[in-house]
This record gives sequence, C-alpha cells and structure tokens, in this order.
Amino acid sequence: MSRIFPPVSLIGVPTDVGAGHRGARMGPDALRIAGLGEALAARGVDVVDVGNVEGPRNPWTDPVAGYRHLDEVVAWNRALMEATGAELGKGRLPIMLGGDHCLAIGSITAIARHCRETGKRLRVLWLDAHSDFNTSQVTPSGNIHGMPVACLCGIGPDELTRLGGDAPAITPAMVRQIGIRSVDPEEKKLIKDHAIDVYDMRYIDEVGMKRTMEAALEGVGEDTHLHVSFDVDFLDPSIAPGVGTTVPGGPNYREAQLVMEMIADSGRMGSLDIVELNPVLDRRNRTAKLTVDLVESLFGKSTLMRD
Ligand code: 5AB
Ligand code: MN
Ligand code: MN
Ligand code: MN
Repeated sequence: MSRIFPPVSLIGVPTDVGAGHRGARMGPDALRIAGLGEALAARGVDVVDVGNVEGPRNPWTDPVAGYRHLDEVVAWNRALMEATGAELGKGRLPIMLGGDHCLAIGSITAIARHCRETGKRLRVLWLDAHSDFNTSQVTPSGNIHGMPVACLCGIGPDELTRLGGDAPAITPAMVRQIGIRSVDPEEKKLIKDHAIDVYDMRYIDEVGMKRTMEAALEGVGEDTHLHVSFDVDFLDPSIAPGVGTTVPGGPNYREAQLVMEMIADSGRMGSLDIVELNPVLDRRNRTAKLTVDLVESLFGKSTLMRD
C-alpha cells in the first residue's frame, strides 16, 4: 500500500528541562545521526530539517511548589508552539525530535489550534509506558514530563494550560493512550475522573495489538487530524534501552511495527512527537536506529508483502 504523504518538517527540540535525567537534549542529533531525514527522503517524502528550537539551559535545580524548572519548561514550549504552528500553516507535517515529553504541551497546543482553524477533528494517540497525567499536588518527582496530558486537558499551571490562549487545549475525549504500564496512585484517580481512554498492557495482552489499534483508531476519518505522541519508553526496554524511565513489559518489535503500520494505513497522521530518547543511556545509538525503523513504518514501509 503506497501512498502520498504530505511534506515533512523536522523540528529539533533539544530539551531535558522536563525530565529527571539529563541527556534527552541530545535526542534530536541522535535521530539525525541515525538517518531519520534520509530514511524518509528515501521513501519519497519531501523532508526539510528546520533545525532546532532554542530555549534556556537546564539549571538542574530541585522542584519548587511541585514543579521542576517551570519557567524553563514554559519558555521551551512557547518557542515550540510557534515553530509547530508555522510548519502546520505551510501545510507541512511537523515531526518533533525530542527532547523530553514536556514538549508535547507546546506541539499539541499548536496542533489543537490548527485543528480548530481548519475544522478538523483532533485525535491524539499517546504511545507511552506512562499516562503523564500528574499534577503538582500528586507528582512523585516534580518532573513536568509526567504532566503534559493533564496540562493539555486544562489541569496544571496557567502558564502551561493557557499557552495558546484559552484552556483547555484539548478534551480527554480526544486522547487514546496505548502501552501504559506505570501510573502513580493519585494519577490513576485523575485518569479515571477524566475518563481518559487507556489501553494498558493488560488490555493489549488480552485482546492483542491488532484489536487494540482498531479500537484506538475507531472513528478516525477524512476530517481527522491524527497526532502521534511517541514516547520511546512505550517500547520494551529490551529493545529500547536508551530512555530515562524504562518500565519492563512493553510492546515487542513486532507489536510496535503493527502499531505503526496500522497508523500509516489510517492515512490520517498529521503530526508526530518523538520524545524521551536519551542517547547517554543508549547503546551505540540502537534505540535511535530502532526509532527510525519504526518511523519508516509510520510512513508506509510495510515489513510484509503488501506494498
Ligand atoms: B514520561 C512518573 N510518573 O511523574 C513521574 O517519560 C514518571 O514522559 C513520568 O512518560 C514519566 O515522575 C514521564 C513517575
Ligand atoms: Mn514515558
Ligand atoms: Mn511520556
Ligand atoms: Mn521518560
């Protein structure tokens, strides 16, 4: 099944101010060195690397009132929101090269605004071991990469929930979380209160990845903008060691390929975050190379005989 993809813009977001380990700031270059741009170009995709968004350095200080580096996280996300909006405005498909997962606040705020302006329905697929629905009151770490989904749904500090003006940027009904296997106790209550659709590993074990993805993609149609927020710790750590917060028991290589192939088959992906890759913790860039392999599948490289 070959199809035409829109032109792609790679946006580097070298930040780790939202994380509990330093090193995710090197993610964009690790993905470039693993050949992400070349791999997409080889698939016939028009790719431009617009370079890196800029933001403050990581002060590496303790959390204050439940947030670590809040001012820095706000600055990075403002810059990314502008950069993402600019590429969407040109009709391009932005790929955010992270960087820690706090950057999804800026990218998705811009994407949600773009959807409102163009009359598209937004669906967010959150591929992650974690739900990222913490608040300053319940976070065990103060790390804002554990809070982006809550912030986007309007729960969090005004500077982040109102990044794009009005809050909330999105509603819980737009979100489908897949691969979840680590949720903090109070975070779990919030997820339930807000009725986020979670396909956790138990669900995937029981029904299989195919039916999981069918459910997560249900209702996606011609008027849908599908945003994929791919936290690399979604993958089982045996195949993807280069992340700060590994959780055993994630999708294996075949399951991950199927996820990407089914998203490609939907034909609706309009934007992508690749986050939490930490080259300092990787081995010979293997997690970055695996990520490139999976992104190729997102752009229609089937590993089977369907082309
Ligand atoms: B990631 C934890 N829930 O809030 C917290 O990698 C981990 O973006 C968050 O999914 C992991 O600190 C954030 C324990
Ligand atoms: Mn995660
Ligand atoms: Mn995450
Ligand atoms: Mn992480």
